[in-house]
Amino acid sequence: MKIIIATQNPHKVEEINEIARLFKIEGVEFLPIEKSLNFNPIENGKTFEENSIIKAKEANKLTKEYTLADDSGLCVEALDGAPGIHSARYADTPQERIDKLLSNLKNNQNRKAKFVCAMTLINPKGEVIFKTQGECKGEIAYTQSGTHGFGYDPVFIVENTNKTMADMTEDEKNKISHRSRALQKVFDYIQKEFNLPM
Ligand code: ITT
Repeated sequence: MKIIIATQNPHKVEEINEIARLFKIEGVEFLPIEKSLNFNPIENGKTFEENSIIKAKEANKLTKEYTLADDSGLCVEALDGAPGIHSARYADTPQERIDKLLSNLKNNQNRKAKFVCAMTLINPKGEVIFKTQGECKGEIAYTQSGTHGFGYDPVFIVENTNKTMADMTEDEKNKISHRSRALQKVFDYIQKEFNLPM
């Protein structure tokens, strides 16, 4: 089956395809949404889940295919959950977003944080058929480290490791990430529902 990934973020498309390879998912093809369709959803939901539904529905309107959306972000305890659903818009560039986060946290000893990923799958008729969330816990580093991944990866130290997500290889990140945890539940649903090979 073919599933369109409802995102403008190429890193998400890459990771979703890598995770599918890592978990040897067969019978599902994850494709980016075509640029010419001008996918530009208005993400005005109040939660990750609401925004993932908005994106999946908008992609379905344009394609009439199965669509999967990922709305994700970083929630920092000492900042009352910020940047949260505003993670992509916290500042203008990825580096400015990291700088703003570190400067807002200053030397706060409470560095607890989590990445959250909400996923919504919509059928060609435009109905929500599955939604789920995945989380990955960790802490915000005092300085950035690593070159892999994207977004806030260089300042997110994964729980029970001494590595930031950007220090991890692709496979290491994709085994434990919020995106991978949400996607595994999507895979389980698809395999059962559509009788795909396990
Ligand atoms: P789409 O809305 O088009 O999917 P986006 O990047 O704007 O793309 P979101 O609104 O879901 O997506 O915002 C997600 C932001 O959260 C993303 O831009 C990063 O700043 C951050 N983020 C999410 N997952 C991440 C990850 O695995 N590693 C690092 N940062 C991540």
